[in-house]
Amino acid sequence: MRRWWRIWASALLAAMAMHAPVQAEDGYDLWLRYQPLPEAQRVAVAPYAHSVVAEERGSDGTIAIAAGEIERGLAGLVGPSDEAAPGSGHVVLIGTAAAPSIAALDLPLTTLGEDGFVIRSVARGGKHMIVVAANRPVGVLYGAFALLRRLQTGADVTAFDLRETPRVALRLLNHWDNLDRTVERGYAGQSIWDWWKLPDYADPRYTDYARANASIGINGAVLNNVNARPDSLTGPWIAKAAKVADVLRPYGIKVYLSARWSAPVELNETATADPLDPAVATWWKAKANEIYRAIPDFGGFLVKANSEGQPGPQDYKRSHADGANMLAAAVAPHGGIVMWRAFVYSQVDPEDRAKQAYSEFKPLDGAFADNVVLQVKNGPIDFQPREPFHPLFGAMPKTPLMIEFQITKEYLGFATHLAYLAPMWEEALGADTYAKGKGSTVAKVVDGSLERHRLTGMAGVANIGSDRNWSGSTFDQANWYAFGRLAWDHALSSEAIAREWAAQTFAPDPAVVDPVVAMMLESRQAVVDYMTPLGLAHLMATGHHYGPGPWVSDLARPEWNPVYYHRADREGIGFDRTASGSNAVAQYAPPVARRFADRSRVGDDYLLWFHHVGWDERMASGRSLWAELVHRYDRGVASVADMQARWAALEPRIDDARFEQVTRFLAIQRQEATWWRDASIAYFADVSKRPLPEGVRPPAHDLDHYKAISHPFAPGHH
Ligand code: GCV
Repeated sequence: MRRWWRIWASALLAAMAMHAPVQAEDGYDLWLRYQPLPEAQRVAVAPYAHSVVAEERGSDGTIAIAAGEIERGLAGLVGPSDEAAPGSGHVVLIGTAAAPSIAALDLPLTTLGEDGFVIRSVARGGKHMIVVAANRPVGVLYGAFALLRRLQTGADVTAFDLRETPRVALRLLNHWDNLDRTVERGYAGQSIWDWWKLPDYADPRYTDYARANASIGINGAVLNNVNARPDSLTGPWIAKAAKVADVLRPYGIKVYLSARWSAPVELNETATADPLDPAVATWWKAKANEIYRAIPDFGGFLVKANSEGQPGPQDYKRSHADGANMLAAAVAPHGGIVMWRAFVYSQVDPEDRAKQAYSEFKPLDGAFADNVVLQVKNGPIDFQPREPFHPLFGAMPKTPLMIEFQITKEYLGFATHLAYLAPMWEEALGADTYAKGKGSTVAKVVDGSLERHRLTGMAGVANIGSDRNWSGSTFDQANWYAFGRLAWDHALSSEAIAREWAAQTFAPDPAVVDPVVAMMLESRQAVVDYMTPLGLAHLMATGHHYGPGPWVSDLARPEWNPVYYHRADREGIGFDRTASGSNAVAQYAPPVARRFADRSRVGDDYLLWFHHVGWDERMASGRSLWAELVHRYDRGVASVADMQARWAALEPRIDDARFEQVTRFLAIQRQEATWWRDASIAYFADVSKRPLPEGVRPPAHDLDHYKAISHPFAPGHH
């Protein structure tokens, strides 16, 4: 019945759209769908739809894109209608102060910086104007997208008085894309970069990619994997990157490259990669010059050095600062930067892995060149479903620190599990480092306001691939969106971002937005509960990190084994990081260290991250730790069931294709959450020798069954 109704409705809509073919909703349009607004608002917006004035349109490509976007957006939001008669005295006026009509309005542009914009409703001389103005064309483009976003989320066209500037300067995607188009930790198909056909052919998708990124304020892309190959620095590959840069440039997006430390040696052009060897410095200078000849606005290098087998300056007994500064000198004359990753741990260092980055980098505070920024993951281990904030935040006042989030869900169920990540990022950004007393949040370290740093940024490991829906699933698009929005303004709440996204991606209807947002907001905690509750971490199966493997104990390096992280035995579970254990707590400022070290104040979320707790100890809930752990696993599975129920009720309001896919993916998530729960309970029951709490469903199989499961071809692992 429903299907017949839909066919009829589709036919009607097609007729209304003047015989345009009906498009299936395959997710390609992301949050830029520009569907007709609710009637009252549609009528208010319609008069503006045919009169976008952009005096710089002919002279500036970015302004032309902004004007075109507003026209395209308004046409969609208004739909076919009569109200939009040209000359009705309603105008959208956009531009920089170089445009005479903008200059005449005398708007307060001086404090907007390079990327900010104003949007104003102005009634003057019988005209009703919506004005979008900025200092640079890219600001106008950001303003154009902000205008369209606001219109889709209920803004009053006559009352715009908006001023926005981004909180950090570098808002970057990091692609872990390999040159053969595989993507490390990628779950959305192949790499979007079709290197083989570049530079002669640039897929039109690159333009759509640029547009989507500009719509959320992203202004840089590191094109290749941090586990880099030297080839990407050779002439042919520079030409390919230059072609991509040409496409991204009008959208305000700069290209960056990951650099392999040993590239000059591997390319047989130097005898060593010692950063203090003049021949090495000369090679990098020449390489930088070559890149800048091809890409005049090249952003700079991202470097993973002396980490997980990657080469680095320590191979020559030089420090990370020696390495970073040598590269920084090569790009400095061109205005480039070096983003040096702090994600390091060593196979020969027996120290708690969570402590190693701090131990290595903290002593280097103040030793880095001005155009170096350290890129630090949000937590001290590796993008787990929940980690405390990284202790380097607040600990290196003389060094700019950008934060690295992982948008792709390596440890949170790949593309099929619904996990909206903004609450996790909000948690990290809102954490108080106490570096300069109360209120010294990670966000203030990252946006430079705590120590007045100018070089500020956020990086997100991209979840974008060749899949038609870009990110592998509809809800994973929300993570790309949320990353951009938070990088633009970390004060936005994860709920507000979810609301914007849901309204644009599905419909601006509370009957859709409310349940979708409720699902999104419960989703990340659900994953924490069924995978790594109560501060547990890194219990995923080996290598690909798909599914549970808490029993794994036979890998070469201790910190690759889940048993290293949970330390469960007959008596209890958890990693003692207090003074009686690894004392990782001491890497935090004293008030934070005291709280984390105090069993009664640390809270359930980080309990087993910092403490080894007896199975029978009482929790705040009144349950024993063992009973609480089991309760959390059950709660996680129950949350997925809850999301399924909410989604099922949305069937009449969501298009068929996306509805069906989300339904199927939630079913997979339910099945896998149950697998996680059962396997984990079977294992920990075996280790603890505790019986299941009363009334709890026993795992469907015995432990050996779960241990025998293997997935040799899981995606994202190469
Ligand atoms: C790019 C984790 C991932 C690796 C990744 C690494 C990193 O260890 O599993 O695939 O490598 O982080 O961030 O460098």
